[in-house]
Amino acid sequence: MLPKNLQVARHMQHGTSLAAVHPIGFATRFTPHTMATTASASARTRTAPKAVPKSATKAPTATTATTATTTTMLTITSKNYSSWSLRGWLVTRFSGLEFAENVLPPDDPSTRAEILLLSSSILVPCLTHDGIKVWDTLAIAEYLNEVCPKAGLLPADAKARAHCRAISGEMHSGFSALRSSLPMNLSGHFPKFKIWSRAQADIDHICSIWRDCLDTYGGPYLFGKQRTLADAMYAPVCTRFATYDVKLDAVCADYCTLMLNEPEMKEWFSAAKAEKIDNIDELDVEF
Ligand SMILES: N[C@@H](CCC(=O)N[C@@H](CS)C(=O)NCC(=O)O)C(=O)O
Repeated sequence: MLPKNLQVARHMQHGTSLAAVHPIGFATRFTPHTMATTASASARTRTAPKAVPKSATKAPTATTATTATTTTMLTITSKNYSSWSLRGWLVTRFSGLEFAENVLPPDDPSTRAEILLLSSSILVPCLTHDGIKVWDTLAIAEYLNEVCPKAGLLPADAKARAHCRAISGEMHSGFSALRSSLPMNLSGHFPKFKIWSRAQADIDHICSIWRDCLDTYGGPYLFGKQRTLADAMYAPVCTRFATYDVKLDAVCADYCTLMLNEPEMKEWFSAAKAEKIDNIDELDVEF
């Protein structure tokens, strides 16, 4: 059960006002926040908690507030740092399902206790819908595809659908060098960042996946005119390419620019900017 005083924001398919949008991209970026502490990095390790004392299970603080009347809830964590939260949130938005958002502060001990109630992996995102709990981004996407078949989260054509699942799976389980050495950090900008050769190999492979998709399905999204799971899976890569000024060919740069300017992405950036969280210079885990 989620705490009674949980504050949530409800989302409709076409989102909220973009008036306060903070753009990120190859032309405009976040103003970096003041660098503060690195102490919270160790709190992000994935070791399972031994036991969370009852005293530590205080209610989490969510970042936005309206009513909690909806039966659909997506639990996520930092919008600035959590790439999996972004993927899960985007795919839920793409599904068109109305949902409440439960943003847990990553450094609060009660966060783990609450996530454990929702997700046996103790990881977010996790979705609850009509009493059904589902966690892990790909499982959430497959579930949403069943619940909202008309949303087109997966392409209609069987061959394209298999392709979409394959490249989404690659993002889910691969590219560890890129994910660990260029962590998502929307408030950061590191123009002369030295890219490790293995991370560069991941970047090159991602770019070849994108070029192949854009060429095969005609763009502007990876599987044609409609956004799919694959675009949600690679969206945090677009933000990383902007944060670390990764050099891209024109086709891939255009795809990044398109994704970074999607209304949902701008909405996310705006919320990330407003987030009150200690900045971390160096992340010791992929987050
Ligand atoms: N395979 C998972 C990965 C989820 C994941 O790593 N989530 C991170 C946030 S980006 C998390 O919950 N970290 C919590 C922690 O490490 O304590 C998925 O696809 O959802």
